[in-house]
Amino acid sequence: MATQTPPVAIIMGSRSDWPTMKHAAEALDRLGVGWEAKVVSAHRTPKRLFDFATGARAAGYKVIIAGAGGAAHLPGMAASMTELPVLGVPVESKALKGMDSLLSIAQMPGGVPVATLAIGEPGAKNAGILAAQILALSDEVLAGRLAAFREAQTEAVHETVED
Ligand code: RP5
Repeated sequence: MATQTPPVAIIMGSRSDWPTMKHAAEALDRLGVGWEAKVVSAHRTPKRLFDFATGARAAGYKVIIAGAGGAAHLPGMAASMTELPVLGVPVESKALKGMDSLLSIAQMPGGVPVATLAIGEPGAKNAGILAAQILALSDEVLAGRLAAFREAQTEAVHETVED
């Protein structure tokens, strides 16, 4: 039986990025959005990146979440080869705590946008939520789940500092 392509592709430069990027997957799971994760390195597997990015739209993906650390070319290179929205997650690097990743991903030249999230886990989580928000533009049921998620999040914030 042919398996259907999920709407979100989560790509990352290394398996070592997964502890961060899994937070995008968890956010998507919570919102009932399908995803697929792949290791695709701009530096170590450039042909895999070319094949993935040039074929992503035809494969049926709608949004790409791309996480990388250090000289993080992956989101920008992916964005250069597809018109799908690319959400970039700067993975925290050892040497520079992810500042290198953030600047590499955010400072795209005009014409090839990458929507850049925060460094690390919060960025990955928000990339998952943002991908769902993009998909919800044409999916009322998902829009309802997002509204419920926001409401629950708001209700969980108590005004008092003690129980
Ligand atoms: C980048 O280099 C990856 O995205 C990762 O964040 C970083 C380190 O990769 P490993 O040396 O752990 O494979 O390409």
